[in-house]
Amino acid sequence: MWGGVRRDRLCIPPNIRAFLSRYKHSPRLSARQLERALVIVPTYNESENLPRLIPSILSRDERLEILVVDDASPDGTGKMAEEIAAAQPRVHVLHRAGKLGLGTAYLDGFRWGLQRGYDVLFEMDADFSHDPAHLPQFLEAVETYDVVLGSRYLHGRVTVVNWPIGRLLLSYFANMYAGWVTGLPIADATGGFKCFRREVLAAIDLDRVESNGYAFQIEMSFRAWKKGFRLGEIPIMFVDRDQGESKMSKKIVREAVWRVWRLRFLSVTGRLERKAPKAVSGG
Ligand SMILES: Nc1nc2c(ncn2[C@@H]2O[C@H](COP(=O)(O)OP(=O)(O)OP(=O)(O)O)[C@@H](O)[C@H]2O)c(=O)[nH]1
Ligand SMILES: [Mg+2]
Repeated sequence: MWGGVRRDRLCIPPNIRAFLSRYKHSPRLSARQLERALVIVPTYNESENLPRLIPSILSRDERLEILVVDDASPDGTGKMAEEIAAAQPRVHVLHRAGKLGLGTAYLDGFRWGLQRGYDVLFEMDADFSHDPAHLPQFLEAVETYDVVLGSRYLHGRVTVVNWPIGRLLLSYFANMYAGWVTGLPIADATGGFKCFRREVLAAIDLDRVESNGYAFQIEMSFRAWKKGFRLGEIPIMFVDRDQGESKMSKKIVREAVWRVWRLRFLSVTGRLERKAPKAVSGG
């Protein structure tokens, strides 16, 4: 009767469905459902930070485990992570062949964690910019929200310590720009301390995520929001990296500038979610 097309797809236009789904209720996640949480920590030359960071994370909650995603760091971070993991079953390591970027490190970490059934997956930097003391607040907030974002600019307050003024202004205005272009209703779209319920990552087609630098953070939140998941922000104190070298580059900033327009374009043309074409079976 309906010619093979699902009835609900005919009744509600996709834009109205997307609008309504924004307000769908996120059922509360009980403590029993949140049994295992994975903190994904991408590393590139973080040997000065990792041995201090790991015990600090693990001490915050017994449900927390860690996945270090190391890109063959020349300073031996991967080997160090391996040694820690050998003695601590709550620590895991994923090695990649070379420096492939932050975004793909997280995507590989998400896939690893989803396959192993973690209930909640975190993104967290290795350089102590993200204070492990905030982890319990995230665990509490994710009982209510599908995605929890650690925010440096919540309620008009800037909670960033030790950044040069130029970097702070860049980040602050980049956030305003990202919000203006994408419509994302959050104060800090480029922050990288965040936490997803597994359902969110399972619903996003990770193979379609294109960004790799700062834009990766915007893209993940944008895709989750467009799927109708609820985003919640908690204030965090962000401290400039303690030890080691920055990987920040002009290329990363340039990517973010044009990528937000691409996200908007994909969204308004309905291509954000479009299925990849089916492979044609040849003879
Ligand atoms: N696996 C992997 N990790 C990376 C890569 N680039 C950066 N990281 C890690 O991602 C996290 C964030 O990178 P940072 O260099 O701190 O970037 P940032 O916070 O924007 O800049 P700074 O704090 O100034 O260094 C850190 O834990 C890095 O070690 C990469 O290509 N691969
Ligand atoms: Mg950093």
